[in-house]
Amino acid sequence: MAYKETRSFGGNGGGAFNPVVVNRFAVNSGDELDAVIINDNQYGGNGGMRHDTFYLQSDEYFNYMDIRSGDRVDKICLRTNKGRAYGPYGGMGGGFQVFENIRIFTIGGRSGARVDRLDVTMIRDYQPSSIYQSGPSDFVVTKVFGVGTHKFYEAERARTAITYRDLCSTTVAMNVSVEAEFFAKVSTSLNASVTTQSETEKVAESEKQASTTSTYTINSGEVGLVISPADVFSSSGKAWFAPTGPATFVTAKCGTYEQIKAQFLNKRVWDFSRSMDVQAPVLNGKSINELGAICYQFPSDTGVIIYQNGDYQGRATSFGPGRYNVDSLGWVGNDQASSVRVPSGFKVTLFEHADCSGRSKVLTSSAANLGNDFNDIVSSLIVEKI
Ligand SMILES: [Ca+2]
Ligand SMILES: [Ca+2]
Repeated sequence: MAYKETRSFGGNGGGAFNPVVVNRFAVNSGDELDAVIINDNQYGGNGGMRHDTFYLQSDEYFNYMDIRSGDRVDKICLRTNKGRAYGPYGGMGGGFQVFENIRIFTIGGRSGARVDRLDVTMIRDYQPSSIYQSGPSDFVVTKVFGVGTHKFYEAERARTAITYRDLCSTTVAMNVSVEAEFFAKVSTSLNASVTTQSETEKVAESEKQASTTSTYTINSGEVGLVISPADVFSSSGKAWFAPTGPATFVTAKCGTYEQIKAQFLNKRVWDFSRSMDVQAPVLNGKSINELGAICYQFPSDTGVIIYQNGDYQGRATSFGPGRYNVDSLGWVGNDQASSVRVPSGFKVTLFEHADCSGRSKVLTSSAANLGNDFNDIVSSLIVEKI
């Protein structure tokens, strides 16, 4: 079973520096370690020889360390899960210790003119998560809003930080291996050293302060969802999520599965909030239980989908073959359509006026933008199979 421990190497001289998640690492060394340079901050003096900076990739971590230390740190050698090595650098003084099958979580310590001590927090017997799904079709819902007006943070960094904050407590409680992986992702993605839930909250709070806001109104019969593209990982048979882009706020209609499906066409939606089906009871029983998580697999559609906004955004309604007058446009509504998804084998004729009259436009493939001539005028339509 993996466990987390902090081991200290060296003595009590010098002043303390705080433990951080390591993204970049370098040392100055001679017979001892003169300095460590962690994420470009130097701790120690200017003696010895400066070795090249080691840049960890986003999915790379130190999984091996050997170290010599006495009153100070004499020597260090690190290796990563990608088989790359840094060092050995330093001399042959002090006692020797070696650590394998670890994941280094943070490094802090004490320093003056030299490196007096390194405090290394590591996951022993580390068990890496496996990637369950990585791609454009997986999304995680972190929050569900009911009727009312809600605040939305516009800055991408704020939205990403908020998503990490919302995922944090549940995710890091899973096990110490996931905890280390999660905080490494938070740190990389927000370019800050974040190693605890309260630090995650602090970063989210300061990003919120720095962001402009707008408001979204959820009307009766609708539900608001905060949704992020995400990688899905599994650890000991349980799912966890890491956002791969900023969250967006989407509105879905609670009452009909067809309209929720139109909103999430061809996506797999993991309901971390665990309340989508409370707000939209039509989803009851439609989730699949994979990895102990609630997951909705929304199929590719077998009809034409009309969207309120360009680029297949906003309210959506799906239409099978048939003739639809102005009172059948559903959630999108009259004079609103701005983009249309047309699956192969379908044809749609859009009309300017009710009763399939006025100017018309025929589409046999999707249009991300209906263009100046047809934006926000559609009042009726005919869907046919071809
Ligand atoms: Ca529109
Ligand atoms: Ca019209």
